[in-house]
Amino acid sequence: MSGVDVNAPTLGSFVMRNTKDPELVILMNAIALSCKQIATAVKRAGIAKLYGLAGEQNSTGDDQKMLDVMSNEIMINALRNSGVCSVLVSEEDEDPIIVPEADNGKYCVAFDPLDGSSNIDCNVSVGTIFGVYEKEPGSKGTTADILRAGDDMICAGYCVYSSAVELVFSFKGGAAYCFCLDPNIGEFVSTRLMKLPDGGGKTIYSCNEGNSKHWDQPIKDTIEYFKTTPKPYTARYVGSMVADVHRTLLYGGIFIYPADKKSPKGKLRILYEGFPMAMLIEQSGGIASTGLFKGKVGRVMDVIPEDIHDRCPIIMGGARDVKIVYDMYKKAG
Ligand code: AFP
Ligand code: FBP
Repeated sequence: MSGVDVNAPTLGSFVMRNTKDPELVILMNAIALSCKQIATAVKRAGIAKLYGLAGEQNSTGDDQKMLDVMSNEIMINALRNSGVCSVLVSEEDEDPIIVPEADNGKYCVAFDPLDGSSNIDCNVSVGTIFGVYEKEPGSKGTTADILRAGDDMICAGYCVYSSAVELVFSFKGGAAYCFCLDPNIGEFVSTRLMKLPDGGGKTIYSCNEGNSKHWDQPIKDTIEYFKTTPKPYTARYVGSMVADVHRTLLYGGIFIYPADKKSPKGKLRILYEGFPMAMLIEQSGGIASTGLFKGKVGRVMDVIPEDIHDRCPIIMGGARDVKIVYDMYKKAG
């Protein structure tokens, strides 16, 4: 076939080649299958009358959309039926799902089935985010297996539903790779290495500036710097973390969802937003910081979540730009 790299690995063969672990291949097949089903639902949402609210609120008090509910059911079914999972944490469910012992396996997965749902009804990019842990040795599978630092994750990724469907995935300590869903064969095929551009790439800042009056002074000063430096930065904010981080990984720049006076922990959830994205940013050569949080400026990956839906501030991107935030904190003392 012309224009097709017949040697490009699929997601499944990539995982097998790198780990020789059939259970991880099964897990990633379940996640990939969910992403394909969600992609189809997103694409047909208007036709299938899936726009709009489901009439419920999720674990964090957001209104659930019909597509949120459907995407959640897709992921839970795929992961539970995979036979390799013990604990599932979803943004959409208040409590963790503990898989009965007869059907369980070694993995614990935290996921946001459809992140950016406020963008669904106007057909703007949304995504799925996931982070994977292995059960502690001897554990039957409890919440404690997943309430751990980001550095304990064995792999993480996201899938962005946009003009193309792309799944970005990384093992702990490895590089992040992008797999594009080839609609002709229904497989995620490896297309590119995700690496933040050398030198920081495009000068882009991405944040919800509508919250700026609540920010602390160093964050206000950072954004002011981006806007008033001799070559001012460009503002880009989709409001879907998956899309904003995907652009940051490919073009460079910085994505910020800081703590503020209204929300001292920020808005983004640690287990299924902060950690997976922090892992991918770090493994692509960038920095993922909390900014000033709990008395220090530290890594997102070092945070220990207090509960499964806990939040933390997020400042992530290339070193050139995150270091500007650090400098502003230093200046403020
Ligand atoms: P929803 O899934 O409720 O739309 O939230 C998406 C999200 O958690 C994340 O994807 C965005 O970066 C962030 O919210 C946008 O939040 P603001 O609307 O406060 O800018
Ligand atoms: P490109 O096709 O060159 O990206 O331009 C897009 C565009 O004309 C509009 O789609 C968009 O609203 C605007 O530029 C963004 O402009 P700016 O970069 O100044 O924010």
